[in-house]
Amino acid sequence: MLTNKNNQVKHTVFCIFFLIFSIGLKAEDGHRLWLRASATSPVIVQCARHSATLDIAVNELKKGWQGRPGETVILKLVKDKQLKNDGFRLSATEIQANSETGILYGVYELLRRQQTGEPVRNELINPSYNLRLLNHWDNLNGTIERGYAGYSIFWHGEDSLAVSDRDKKLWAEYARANASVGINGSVLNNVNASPKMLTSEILQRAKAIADVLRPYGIKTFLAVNFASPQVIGGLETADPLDPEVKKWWYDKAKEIYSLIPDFGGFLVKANSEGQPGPQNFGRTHADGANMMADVLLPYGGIVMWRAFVYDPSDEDRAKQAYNEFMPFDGQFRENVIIQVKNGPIDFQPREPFSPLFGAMKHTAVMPELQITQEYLGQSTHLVFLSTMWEEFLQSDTWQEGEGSTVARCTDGSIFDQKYSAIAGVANIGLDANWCGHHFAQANWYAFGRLAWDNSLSSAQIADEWLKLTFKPEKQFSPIDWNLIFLLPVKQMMLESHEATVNYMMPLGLHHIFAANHHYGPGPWWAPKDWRKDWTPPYYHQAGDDGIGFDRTANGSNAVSQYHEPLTTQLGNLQTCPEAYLLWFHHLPWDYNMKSGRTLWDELCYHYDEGVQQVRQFQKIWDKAERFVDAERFSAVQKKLREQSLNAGEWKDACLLYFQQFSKMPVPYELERPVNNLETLMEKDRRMLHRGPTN
Ligand code: GCV
Repeated sequence: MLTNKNNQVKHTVFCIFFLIFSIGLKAEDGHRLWLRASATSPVIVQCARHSATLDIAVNELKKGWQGRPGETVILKLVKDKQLKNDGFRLSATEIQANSETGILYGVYELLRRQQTGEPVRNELINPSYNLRLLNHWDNLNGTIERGYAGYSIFWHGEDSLAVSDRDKKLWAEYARANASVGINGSVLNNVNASPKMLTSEILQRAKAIADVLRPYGIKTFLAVNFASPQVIGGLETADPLDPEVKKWWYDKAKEIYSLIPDFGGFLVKANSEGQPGPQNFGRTHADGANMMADVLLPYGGIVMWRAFVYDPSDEDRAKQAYNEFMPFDGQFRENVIIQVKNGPIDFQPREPFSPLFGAMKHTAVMPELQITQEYLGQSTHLVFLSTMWEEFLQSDTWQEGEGSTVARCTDGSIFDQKYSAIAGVANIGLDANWCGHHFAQANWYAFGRLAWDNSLSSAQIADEWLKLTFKPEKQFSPIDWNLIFLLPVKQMMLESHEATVNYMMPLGLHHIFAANHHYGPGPWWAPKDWRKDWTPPYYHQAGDDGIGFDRTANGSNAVSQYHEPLTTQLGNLQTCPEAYLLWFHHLPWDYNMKSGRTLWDELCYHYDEGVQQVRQFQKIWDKAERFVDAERFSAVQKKLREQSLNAGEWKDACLLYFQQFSKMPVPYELERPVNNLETLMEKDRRMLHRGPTN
C-alpha cells in the first residue's frame, strides 16, 4: 500500500516535472528573434512627454521589465554636449538623452542588461557611427538578390502595391528588432536598382514603409538607378552635368521629400557590373555623386556612392576600386560617402581589408559588410560573421600611424567627417525566422551591435545573443545551462567562421566557387568564352609550378596600395600572415610553411580541420538538445548535417582538383576523400542556375 502511494507521489512529481519541462521548451519558430523576454515585475515609468517614439520606449519598459518590482524609471530629454546624436546616459533607474531615439536606445540597453545579467553602472554611451544601415537587395517583384530567407518583406510585385495590415505588422516588428540593436536606417531596394523605384506609384509604398519605420528611429533610403531620368523621365540623356537631368533629379527629390520628410538619401551602384553611371556620359564618379548630393543637400540628405567597380581589364581586380577612386579624393561633396566593401574583391570568406580604408583622407568612407551569406554557405551553414567583422574593423591600416584601425578611420575618430556610417547587406526575408537559419539571426544582431559600438568583442556579442535568443523561460540548473549550452555553443559560434574558411578557402585562397550560385566548390569552373575575372582559375592560379595570386611587386603589385609597413610586410614571405599567403603570393607546392609542412600538406590539413570542426559543432549541438525547444533544435541539427556534408565536398573538390597539379598525396594520417572529383564536377554541371561568377 505504502509503496503504491509512494509510486503515486513519484508519478505525480514526474508528471508535474514533465509538464513544467515541456511548457518551458514549447516550440519556437524563431520569429521573436532576440526579443523573447517578457516582464517579470511591474515598473512605473515617468516620461514628461508623449510622442510615437517615447510611447514605444515606455511600453517596452513595461512589457519587458525584469528589474526591481515597482521601481520608478525616469526617461528624460536633456541637452548634454557629451552625448552624440543618439547617445544616452544610463543608470538602473534613469535614462537621459538629447533625442527621443536616444531614449529608445537607452531603454533597449537597460532591458538587455536585465535579461543578460550584465550590471548597469552610471554610464555614458555614444554610438560609433551616426548612420547604421541595412541595405536590402530586394527587387520590386519580391525576389531578393543573394537572399536566402524567402521573399522580400517590403515588395510583393509592381501590381501588388497596396499596403496590408500584415505588411504593417511585419514592418513594425522589423523596425523594433532593428531599433533594439541600434540600427537607424534602411535602404529598401536592391543596389541593382530598377528605375521604376522612383515612379510615383512605387514611392507611395516607400512612404508607407517609412511611416511605419519612423517611430523606431529608422530613416528610409533608396537605391537609385543612374539612368532613371532617361528610363522613366523620358529624357535623352542621364548626363549628370546636363541641366535638364539636374532638374529632373531636383524635382524627384522634391517629390520624395514631400512624401517622406525625413528621407535619408540615395545609395548608388554606378558603372559597376553593367549598371549605368556617369562614365556612360564621359563624366566621373565625382560628377555623378556631386550632382545628386547637391540635389539632396537642402533637405539634409546624403549620397552613398559605392566603390564596388571593376572591369575585365588586365589589371588585377583587387586593385581596381583603389585606382579608380583615389584620384578623386577630396573632390566629393561633404554629403557624399564612398561605400566600400570590407575587402578589395567581393565579400569572400576571408579578405584583407580594402586599401581604400584610411587612404581616402579627404572624403568620408563607410564600410559595407555582407550579412547575407552569399559566399559563406547561405542559409545552410552556421557561420557567425562577427569574428570576421571584428578582424576587419580592428585591422590596422597604418595610414595615420600605428592604431589607425579601419574602425577608427571610418567612425570619425581620425578624420574629420560630417557623416560617419556603416552598412550591412541584410539577410532578412519572409521566412518565419526572418533569416533562414536560426543562427543567421546572430549576424543581424551582431551587425547592429558592432555598428553601435565598433570596439565590442565577438565573444560579448555571442554571449548576449545566446542568452536573449535561447535562454529557456523555465529554470534549468544554471550550471548545466552554462556548461552544456552557453559555453560550448558560444565557442562553436566563435570558431565557425574560421572553420568555414578552413573547409572552403584557407591560406588566402578566394573566389573558387562554381558558377554564379556562389555556394559550392568550383576551382575548375572556367568556360572558354567567359570573362577571366569571373572564373576561379583567375584567382587561385593553380598550376604545376604552384598556387596563389602574386600581388607582390613581381606580380600585380597590389601590396603597394597599402600603407607601410604593410606593403613590405604583406609582400615579404617571412612576414605575410599565413591567413593571407595565397592572396598575395604564388608559391610552389613544396614551399616550406611555418609548421614545417609543405604548402600542399598544410592545405590538406586546413581542409581537413574545417571538416572536423563542423563534425565537432554537430556534437556540441546534439548535447545541447535538452536546453532548446524541439522546433529550433531540429532545424539547426538538420542544417549542421548538411553543412558537414558540404564541408566534406569542399575539401574533396578542392584537394582532388589541386592534386592534379601538386601530384602529391593527401597526408596519410588524414581521412581519405570520400567523393570523386568527376562526381562533384557533374553535380556542379547539373545545377540549373548558371551565370557569371562575379
Ligand atoms: C547586388 C556581387 C554579387 C551581386 C551583387 C554585387 C554588388 O557581385 O554577386 O549579386 O549585386 O556583388 O555588390 O553590387
